[in-house]
Parts: sequence; structure tokens; C-alpha cells
Amino acid sequence: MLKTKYDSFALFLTMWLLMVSLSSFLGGLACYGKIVFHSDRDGNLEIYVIDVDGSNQVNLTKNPADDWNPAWSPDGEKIAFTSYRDRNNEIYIMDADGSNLQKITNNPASDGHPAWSPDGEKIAFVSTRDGNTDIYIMDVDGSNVQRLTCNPALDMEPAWSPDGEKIAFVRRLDDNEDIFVMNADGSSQVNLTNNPALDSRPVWSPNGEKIAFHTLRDGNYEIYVMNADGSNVMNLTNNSASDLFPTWSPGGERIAFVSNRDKYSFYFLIYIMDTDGSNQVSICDDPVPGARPEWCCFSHQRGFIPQKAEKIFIFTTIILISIFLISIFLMLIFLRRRNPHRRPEP
Ligand SMILES: [Ca+2]
Ligand SMILES: [Ca+2]
Ligand SMILES: [Ca+2]
Ligand SMILES: [Ca+2]
Repeated sequence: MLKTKYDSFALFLTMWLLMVSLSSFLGGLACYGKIVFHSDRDGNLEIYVIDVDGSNQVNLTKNPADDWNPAWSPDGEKIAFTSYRDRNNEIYIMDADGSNLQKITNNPASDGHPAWSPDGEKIAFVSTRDGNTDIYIMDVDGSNVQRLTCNPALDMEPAWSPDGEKIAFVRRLDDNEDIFVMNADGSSQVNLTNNPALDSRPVWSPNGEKIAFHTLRDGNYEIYVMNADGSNVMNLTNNSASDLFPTWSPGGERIAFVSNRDKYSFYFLIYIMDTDGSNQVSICDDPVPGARPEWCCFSHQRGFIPQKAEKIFIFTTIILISIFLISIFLMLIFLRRRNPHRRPEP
């Protein structure tokens, strides 16, 4: 039993500190729970973010022009996207809350589909500026543009490997699309899929070992995964509806995608499944129409812990250890008060 008000206070303080440490730890995980996507639910394409549990939807762009193809920066602090707001497709970067907008391409050709390098210093993108749809890279301020593909086919959808050394992309030729991979300087372009059906939207697993993609090889779009060298192809969805745009969770244990399988065939809702295709569920009961989701801060970064989350984890760990030691100290005082070692009375 608690013998004094000091005992009660020590116990209360201990419990409170444990609660604070737990909530602090959960706060460190918060970055893992965001998905960015585009949707035309408000009449034109806008960029939205949403928590993985379906709450806290925010429209980040709020512009009457179309805004689409969002991409998280590796640290989760910025989002690059394509917009037609200046009557020409250009790439823009904004802070993850929608503020601090910057236009980083300024070219009369169409520029879009940004993808960040894992070190956050470069952006791969697609442009028609040389008369053909090709993949380019530039610094994040838009300078130092280099062309990586020079092919009469359409080269699209660049995706940087987590180690920064390779870029996967889609090449469209003669009504076929295949997934290719090349070195980050554009050399050694290799076809990974070699299939007569359309294969597109490659996304690397956070550990760099797998590439997920969507494909029309079964008569309707399904999500597939393969080893990064194109071997060991596996079908993850098997549904008569369209299943599209896979994106890996930061730890690589789940894949989000969109599908029109439920309720509204004209609505693509966001779903999440395990990486073997099991446990496919919509992220919330309230439909979230959208396309091309990206899970913060998946697939681009070196390793799988986003830099910002890594800092939060280090900070949280230090706080946790400090609180744990203080808690033990207070508990010892509490126990000592309950069982004082008094000398027997003479
Ligand atoms: Ca818009
Ligand atoms: Ca342009
Ligand atoms: Ca193909
Ligand atoms: Ca399907």
C-alpha cells in the first residue's frame, strides 16, 4: 500500500513518464504512415496526403490546373510533382505541407514524372525537349540537366534504386511496354520483363532486391513483383478489376496500390496488402479515390529508414533511455519508502 503522499506522487510520476516515453516512440513512427497521391475528386487533379489509416486527408495543391505524379523526397520533407498551371507541363517542388512552391523546369516541351535520387540531390524526369520522350536527370534546383536515354521508343516512369546506382524505367515501343533498368548514367540498358503485354510503373523494394510493377499480361491490370534482375516473377493480385500503381511501405513489408474492385467501378481506391499478396484491404471505409500513391518515404532512400525518421528515432531513443533510468530511480525511492530499513528499537 502507498504509505505517504510522496509514495503516491512517485508512482504517478513513474507512470506518467512511461506514458510520455511510449507516445514519444509512437510519434517517431508517424512518418511511416503517410501516403501521397493524386486525385481529380475535386474537378481537377490535385496532390493529397493521407494517413495510412485513412484519416487526415489534405489537399496540398489547390490549383485549378492539373497537378499529378507526386514524389516524396527521401527525407520526407518535400514533394515533387508535375503541373500544367503555367499552361505547360513543368516539374515543381513544394514542402510536404504544400508551402514554399518552386518551379524547377522551364521548357516549352512537356516535363514530368519526377523521381528523387536516394541522396536527395538529383531528380530524374521525363521530357520531350529533344523531340522524343526520354529520361533526364537534373539537380534539385533544375540545373545541370543530362539526358540518359536517346531512343526512338517512349522512355518513361524513372525509378531510382535505393543504392542510387540504377534507374528502372518503362520503354514503350510498337504498342508494348516493358520495364528496363540502366545505370544512373544511362549506360547498360537491359529489358527486365520481355513480355508482349504492357508492363509499367516499376518501384524498387526498400532493400533494392525486388521491383514491383503493374502489368496487363493476364487480361486486366494486376500487381506483380520480380527480383531486381527480372527473375522470379510473382503475381500478387488476381482480380477481374484493375489493380495498379504499387508502392512499398518504408520497411518493405507491405505494398499499397489502387484498385477499382469495390463499390464504384469508376473509382480507384487505395488498398494495402502484404508483399505475398495476402491481406488486401482498402485503407479506410470512406472511399479515397486516387491514383499513383507513394508511401512516405519508400523506395528512394538508402536503406529503408527515412533520414528525418532516423533523426527522430535517435532522439527518441536517447529520451527513452533517460526516462527509463529516471523511472527506475523513482521506483527505487518508492520501494525504499515502502520497506524502510529501520533499526529495531532498543
Ligand atoms: Ca489542381
Ligand atoms: Ca515544360
Ligand atoms: Ca511488355
Ligand atoms: Ca486485376
